[in-house]
Amino acid sequence: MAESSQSHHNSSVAEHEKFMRRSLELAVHGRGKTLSNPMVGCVIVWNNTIIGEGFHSRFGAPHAEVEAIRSVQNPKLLKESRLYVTLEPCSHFGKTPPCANLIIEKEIPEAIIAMRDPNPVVTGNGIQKLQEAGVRVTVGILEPEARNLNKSFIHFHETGKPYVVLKWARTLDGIMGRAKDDHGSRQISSEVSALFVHKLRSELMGIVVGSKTLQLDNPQLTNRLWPGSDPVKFYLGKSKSDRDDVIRMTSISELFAYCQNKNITGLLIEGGSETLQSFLQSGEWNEAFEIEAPVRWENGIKAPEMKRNNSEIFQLGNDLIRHYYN
Ligand code: AOF
Ligand code: ZN
Repeated sequence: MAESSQSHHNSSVAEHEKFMRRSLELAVHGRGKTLSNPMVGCVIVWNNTIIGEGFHSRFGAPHAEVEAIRSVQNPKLLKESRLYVTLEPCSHFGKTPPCANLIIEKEIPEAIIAMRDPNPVVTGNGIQKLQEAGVRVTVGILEPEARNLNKSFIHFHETGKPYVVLKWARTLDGIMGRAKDDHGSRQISSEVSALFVHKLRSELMGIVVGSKTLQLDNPQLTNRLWPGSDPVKFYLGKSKSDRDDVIRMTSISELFAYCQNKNITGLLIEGGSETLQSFLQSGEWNEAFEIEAPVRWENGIKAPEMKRNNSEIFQLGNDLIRHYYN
């Protein structure tokens, strides 16, 4: 149930959910573009009708509330409107002035918020600021959906660690790579799966491979098949590389400390086998995608064996993808 600071509001939870759902949809338009910021959507409702919509479109751009308020044709109506937003309005002077101040300034009497901002510079302060100015505040409408939208952002601020997603491809017989002296094709998964992987790369700020993979495959590690900016590239290992676009990290803890320092909220770990095993064994992972292609290689480097049940399977092209949560 949603908690409300006052009990006399006359909108039902179902109505709140309808407008919050639209706000969540708007937020999705920022996917892959807002990092290290969250995706946020906002609608302004007057007389049960949406009169303004906005979302945070990219890192450094105006916040969702600013866009939604700006889009209202008749600003006089703001004084009689409700504002729905998927994240607590900010209270800090960042790249933009605080959204809470703008709401107060425009005399919007009611704000419905899906979840508190986990960012320590904001958390609770935005809500408090609104309440102190007499804005009626409701928190917790579609909170699970809102949390699901910004998993890395939330995990990063709640734990101080990046959200870690593992990904590898395997053959039917459990092989993930060729031996060093085997010059056969290295590509296991299909072109369609490559699109999926590039989408993942656009949604996580950093990408990690092992030093052997970097040397043997010389991967580009970009998301050229999907919109959004390229991830920050890392490799794990002690050996040197002549690639100056890939940052060397000697351990997971060094990598995590770097991420915390640079606001890198999520990492995609793409292998090879030793790198994936080190994350699996340390337990320092959140999700995994195992792409299985309908081919047999008979010998080569063995793929990690997952010792738990997948949450779902889906197909892409000829491949089957298993999705795991830690
Ligand atoms: C909001 N609405 O649409 C977003 C918020 O550097 P800045 O000024 O862009 O601030 C970034 C922080 O503001 C971000 O880490 C998160 O706490 C919050 N994001 N807040 O009121 C928005 N994107
Ligand atoms: Zn803001």
